[in-house]
Amino acid sequence: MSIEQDIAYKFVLDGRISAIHPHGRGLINDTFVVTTATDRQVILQRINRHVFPHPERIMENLRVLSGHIQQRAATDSATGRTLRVPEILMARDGRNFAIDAEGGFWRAQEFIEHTRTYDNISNIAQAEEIGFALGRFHALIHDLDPAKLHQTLPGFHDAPGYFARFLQATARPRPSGASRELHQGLSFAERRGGLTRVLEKARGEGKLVVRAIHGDTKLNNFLFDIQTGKAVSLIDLDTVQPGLIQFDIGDCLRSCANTAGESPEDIASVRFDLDIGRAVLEHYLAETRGFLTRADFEYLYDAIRLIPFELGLRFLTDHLEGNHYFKVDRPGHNLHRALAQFRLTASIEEHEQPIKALINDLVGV
Ligand code: GN1
Ligand code: MG
Repeated sequence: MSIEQDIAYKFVLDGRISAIHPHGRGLINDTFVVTTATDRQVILQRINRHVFPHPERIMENLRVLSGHIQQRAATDSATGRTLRVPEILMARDGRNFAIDAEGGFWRAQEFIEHTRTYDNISNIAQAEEIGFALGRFHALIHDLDPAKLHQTLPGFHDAPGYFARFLQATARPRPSGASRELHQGLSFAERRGGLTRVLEKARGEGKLVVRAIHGDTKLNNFLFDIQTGKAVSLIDLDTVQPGLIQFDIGDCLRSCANTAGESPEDIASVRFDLDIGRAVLEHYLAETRGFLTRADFEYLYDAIRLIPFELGLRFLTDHLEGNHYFKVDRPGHNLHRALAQFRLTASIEEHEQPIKALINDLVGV
C-alpha cells in the first residue's frame, strides 16, 4: 500500500479507495485526489513541514475560520451568491489530521466538484469573478478577530525580512559562472531595498490595521464552476492568519493582471494588464467598500507594486540558497520566476500613473 493510500484510510471515507492521483500545481504542499468506490472524491494533502513548522495550528485556524464563515453565510443573503470554503474531514481517531509513519502531516478536505482552476486569466469576466470572490472572502471574515488566529507562517509577507535574508544570501559564495540573468536579478533587487518597508511602516504607525487574511490569493487558488464560469470557492487556506488585506489584494493582482503567468517562456511578455486590474478591483470593492478605510485605499498602489517584488525576492533568495523552499522543475527555475516578477514590478512602476488614476476613479477620491 502506498503512503497516500495508507493515510487516506485514516480518514472517515465512505467505502474503499479506488484511485489516488496527484492534483494541482502547488509549489509547497503535496496534493492528491482520492476517489472512493462510491465515486466520492476527496482532497488529501501532505503539509510541507519545512515551510509550516506547526501544521496543527493551520488546522485550528481552519476550524475557527469555518465556524465564523458558517455563521455569517447563514445571515448573508444580500445577493444570493455564496462563496464556499472546503470542509475539513475528520480522521477516524477524531482529530482533523493524521500523521504517517515518517512523521508526515496529512489532512483531508471536501473536493468541490464541477469546478476548475486557471493559471492565466483569459477574459475580463474571469477577472470580475476573482474580484467578487476575494471581496466576498474578505467581507465574510472582516469581523473575525485576528487574535483568534495563529500565525501559521511567521514572517510571511514580511518584505523587509525577505530583503534582509536576500542580502545574507548574496553575501555567500555564488554558484560558479554567475549568469547575466543572475546579475540582472541581483541588481534589480538591490536597487529596491528601500521600497520593502512601505506597508510595515504604515502598520507600525497605525495607519493600516491587522485583520484576518487569506495570505495566498493567486489565481489558481480560486475555483470556477465549470458550467457557469462563476467563481465559487477560494481554497488553499494554510496561510489564513493575521495580516494586512493589502497583501491579499497585491498578491491577487500580481497573479491575475500578469497574463503571461509565473513561468513565462519570454520574460519580456510579462506586463501588468490595466483592464484586468480594473475589473478585479472594481468587483472587489463592490464587496468590501463598506468596511475599508481611506488609508486602506491609499496603500493599494504600494501593495500592488510591493507584492510582486517581494515574491521575486523570495524566488531569487531561494535560488541563491539552493531551492529548498519552492518546488522547481529545472535548475535556474526560481531565478527565471524571480525575473518574471521583477519584470512585472517594473511594468507596474511604468504604469504608476494610470494605476493610481484607476484606483482614484474606483474609490472616488
Ligand atoms: C506558494 O503553495 P502555493 O503554490 O499556493 C507560496 C505563495 C506564492 C506562490 C507563488 C506558503 O503558493 O506565497 O505566492 O507559491 N505559498 C507559501 O506561486 O509560501
Ligand atoms: Mg499555498
